[in-house]
Amino acid sequence: MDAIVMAGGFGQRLGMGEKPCVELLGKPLITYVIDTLRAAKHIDKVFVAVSPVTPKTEIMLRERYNGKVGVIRTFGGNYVGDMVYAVETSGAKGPVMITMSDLPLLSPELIDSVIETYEEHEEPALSVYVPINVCKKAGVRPDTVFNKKGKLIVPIGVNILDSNNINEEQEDFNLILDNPKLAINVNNVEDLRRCKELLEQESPENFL
Ligand SMILES: Nc1nc2c(ncn2[C@@H]2O[C@H](COP(=O)(O)OP(=O)(O)O)[C@@H](O)[C@H]2O)c(=O)[nH]1
Ligand SMILES: [Mg+2]
Repeated sequence: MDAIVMAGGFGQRLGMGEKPCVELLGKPLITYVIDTLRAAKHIDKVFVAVSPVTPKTEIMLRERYNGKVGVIRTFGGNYVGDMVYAVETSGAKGPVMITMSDLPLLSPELIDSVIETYEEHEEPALSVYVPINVCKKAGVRPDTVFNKKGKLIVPIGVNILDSNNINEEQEDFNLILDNPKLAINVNNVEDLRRCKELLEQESPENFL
């Protein structure tokens, strides 16, 4: 399936200019999730949904990926509206993965296993969550919390939707994963520092 990375937000909480371009260990933040998606077996094309508030991101992507990543200009200011517009403009057929620019800790294996889980279920959509205690352990304050049959869960920003019915509400399978790396998206300076630390721990040889 194709994937769309949402990258047209203000990044106000981080306050370092265009969030997708903020440097993390020498690479623009958004390139982590793009490179992860491109390395996943089950992902075909990758698109990025930029907006009028992320013009530098568009330029950086065109230079860095040379047309290998599709850039879609959304209107900005309306996450859901922009997401629907991006899905329609991408030309994606059937299921499409929607994710965020601020998830540098995702891995290709995780993306592939999410898609395999989606394929094992009947629901037209899938959303990935972590239990709230995983956020607490990781020291992260969640934006949004859902109560699923008494269990508090936090959406991580990885979803699959059926592009054929993108304007309609879709029943989604809730995939709850107990993985602290999924709890962190880069919203503020503290999140950025945490990601840097975790990435350095993962492969210290890269940062000597
Ligand atoms: N195209 C588009 N992307 C958005 C919009 N709002 C948020 N995003 C992107 O969605 C991701 C998650 O949003 P959030 O963390 O709230 O971003 P922030 O507002 O930039 O801090 C980020 O990669 C944003 O760039 C929007 O209205 N349009
Ligand atoms: Mg975020």
